[in-house]
Amino acid sequence: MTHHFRFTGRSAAFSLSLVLGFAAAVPARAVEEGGETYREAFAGKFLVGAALGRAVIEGRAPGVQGLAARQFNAVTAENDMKWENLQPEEGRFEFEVADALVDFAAANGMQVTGHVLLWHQQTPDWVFEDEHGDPVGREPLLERLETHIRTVAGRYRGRVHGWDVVNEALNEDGSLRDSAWLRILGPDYIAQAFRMAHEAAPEARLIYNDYNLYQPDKRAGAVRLVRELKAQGVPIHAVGMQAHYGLTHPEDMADVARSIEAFAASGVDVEITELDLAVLPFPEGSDRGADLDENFALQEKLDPYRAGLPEDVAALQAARYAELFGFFLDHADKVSRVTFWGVTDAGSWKNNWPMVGRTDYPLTFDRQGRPKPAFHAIIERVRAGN
Ligand code: 9MR
Repeated sequence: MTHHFRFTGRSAAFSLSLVLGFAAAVPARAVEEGGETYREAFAGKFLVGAALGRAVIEGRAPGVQGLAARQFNAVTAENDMKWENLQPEEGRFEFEVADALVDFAAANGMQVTGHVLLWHQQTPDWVFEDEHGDPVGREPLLERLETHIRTVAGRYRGRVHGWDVVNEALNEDGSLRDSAWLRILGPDYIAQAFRMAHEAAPEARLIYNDYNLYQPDKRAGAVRLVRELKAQGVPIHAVGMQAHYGLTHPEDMADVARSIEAFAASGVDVEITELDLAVLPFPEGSDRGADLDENFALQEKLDPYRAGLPEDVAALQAARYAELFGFFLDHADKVSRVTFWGVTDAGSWKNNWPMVGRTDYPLTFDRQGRPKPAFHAIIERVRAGN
């Protein structure tokens, strides 16, 4: 195999670190094997992005910022644009880390997706309580939502290109999830949030985001939701399919393509917003989606690859990733972005969900930032054409 070494700023930093003697702190290769990058390989098809955790945004994950900037042309804050981080107390907004992400993206020519304006998780209790700790009324809650969305989406107008406006509002059967938002505001809360976001950032793409949307019942629920919103003239531009998948689910991978088609037919684009492909088994009773309330005790037999990812498992994962990208490429007229939920296996949330302390390998760069067989399989798939 030929290795094309390009002399990028990153290589210069690498040589400098050798001179200064802290090369060990830079585990990622100077340039990925063969010089291949997602951003170049998928140019003209769709954006390819990654979620960045706080350690990456703050430059505390050696080599990962450089790797992300070379490989991706879209970013999402993994946690730092959630309500609990942006407005932990009423009226006290903290934008430092979110600002750093937006600056990093601008410096590297990346599009930003804001995640997330309204969610039932990671929202501080004060949002739903009055001064006595009782449930707040409809009007004050709408006001709080409006203030939050206006302040956050307004601040990043023109710099955050799309927003996950509402996240995970559906149950697995496609009905609306019981949440404080639904209980206090009624089913209209989704339309309200989209209207507020559009008002604050009229150019931004507005996304409804959820997990397990490949499942037929949940797909049908999302289609109903999109159609209702559009019938009311609510500005919604895309459905975000999170895509937290594994080696055995989706059982029928074609369900992913069916969902892409169903959402496109209801008049919106599709963005793959949180892609990863776990190799570890799921415990009995897990819905295998991304329900953060699931938490199982650590079992050693469900953590089989502590010493490393076996080649045959890496190959299986690569084949599934290639199959998925095949669907995305077949639907490139409907899919505008594919974002991985993290950059390297070391930083993935899957190491701690639905069980804390496992060693999973769900992404396409390994713990040292080196491309895995999955990376090569995906690049091969796009190079092979449609
Ligand atoms: O990856 C995120 C993890 O670091 C956080 O602890 C968790 C709670 O805020 O959220 C994870 O990201 C979730 C995303 O915000 C929404 N979809 C499911 C993702 C994985 O749980």
